[in-house]
Amino acid sequence: MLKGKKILIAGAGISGVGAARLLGEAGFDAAIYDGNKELDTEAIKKQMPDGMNLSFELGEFQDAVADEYDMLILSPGISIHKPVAKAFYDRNKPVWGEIELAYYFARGKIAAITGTNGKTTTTALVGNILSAYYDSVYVVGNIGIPFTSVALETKEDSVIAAEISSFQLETTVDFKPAVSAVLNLTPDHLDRHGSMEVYGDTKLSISKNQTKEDVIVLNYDDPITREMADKTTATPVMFSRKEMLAQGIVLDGNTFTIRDGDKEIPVCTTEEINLLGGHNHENILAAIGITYYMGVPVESIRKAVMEFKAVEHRIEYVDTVDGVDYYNDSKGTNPDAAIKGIQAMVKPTILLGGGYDKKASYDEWIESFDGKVKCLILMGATAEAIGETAKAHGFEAIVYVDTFEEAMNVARQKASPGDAVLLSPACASWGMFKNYEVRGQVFKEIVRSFKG
Ligand code: UMA
Repeated sequence: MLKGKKILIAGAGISGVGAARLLGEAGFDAAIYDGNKELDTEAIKKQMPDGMNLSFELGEFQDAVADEYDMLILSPGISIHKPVAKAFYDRNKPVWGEIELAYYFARGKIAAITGTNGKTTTTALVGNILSAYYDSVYVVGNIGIPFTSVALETKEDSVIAAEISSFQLETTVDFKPAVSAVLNLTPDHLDRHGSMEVYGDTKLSISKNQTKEDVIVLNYDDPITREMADKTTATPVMFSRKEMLAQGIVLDGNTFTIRDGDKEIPVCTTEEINLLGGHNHENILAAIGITYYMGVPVESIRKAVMEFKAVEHRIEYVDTVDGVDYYNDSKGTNPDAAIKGIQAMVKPTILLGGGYDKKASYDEWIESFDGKVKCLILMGATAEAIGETAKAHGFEAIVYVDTFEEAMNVARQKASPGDAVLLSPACASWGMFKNYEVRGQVFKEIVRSFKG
């Protein structure tokens, strides 16, 4: 399929560079397109294997460039509606995402996890459980490690836990996991996908090549993912923390339990785990389902679930300074995720919010404050929209700031001993930071500097 093809990669971030390196290692040349004219091409070339010929197309995309290439590898940050992608679709030339490229070269069995929230925690937990039993395990995808970076290392007996975003699912073709999962679906990335319907269809496409021999794990408590059971070509397995389903993964009292045929298998209890909050019970139910159907014995699942600790940037306790607890929930990049952040707080909270505008609605997030939020500090492109929504709901304790550092200083002034400061912005970091990880790191550095 790829032999003799002239390949253009769009995007020179983690995905694009990973894709280029994989192609180089597999003996192909490639070109990278990036909208950034100032791109440090020499630094990228240095990351390529010896002997690879890597060229660049920079700046605004010129349609005719697509005539010179046979196929496109698209980074997830670039929409399929952008000129570079359209140029290839219009010419009926293949457009693959970085995930599809990795899949083409990879061996082994894949567990692929998507959903609006909980993907990263669930993928990390699935990775830990798989590692407790299998020898060759890889954890890849939206979690920050491109699948392309390990694809050539994988073997027939490898198992891969892949966090897959809706952006990445737009450009899969033959990608076929043994077990897939859609954890939940609430509004996110609507600026990119256009509607909830398109967003939902994109998420369900994680199972588009699966057959009845394969499994899709779905959240019964979420009306949209529950309905996916009727639409999928895979065998659905439901999980629920609210209903005692006859089949599936359930919370029986406080015991995570697998109900498989006439087998009723207790795994562990809510008292035996280290993760906080009801949303994490859902992540655990999903991870149990995914790994059980990936062939991991229950005893290994039990041990790994009990040992697992929270993921960085997700309601992560950082430190206590002057009697104030600081929590980094930089991964709260949409209102629904940020609601989980508020729900996990038990003290009066100074909340840091705002960032990149994904055209979300902030009403439910503001409603979830529930008397817990003492002060809301807003920054970024969405500051005003959030402030307006908050006022419409009768919440007036708002401070607008221009920089992240200012936000931190105001938070410190406003907080009294016994309070908490929570960074859970309900927005992506783009426009202020490279990504939510950098935002979370900066938060933690400033907290450390407060401590002296
Ligand atoms: N670029 C253009 N034109 C555009 C947009 C971007 O040329 O229209 C160029 C930029 O100049 C830059 C490059 O593309 O050089 C960046 O590519 P990218 O945005 O695809 O980012 P990567 O560094 O490749 O990281 C991507 C994911 N980013 C996005 O989906 C936006 C990372 O997910 C992922 O970890 C990584 O691949 C490895 O798979 C981040 C994310 O925010 C964490 N994901 C979203 C989320 O979780 O909500 C989906």
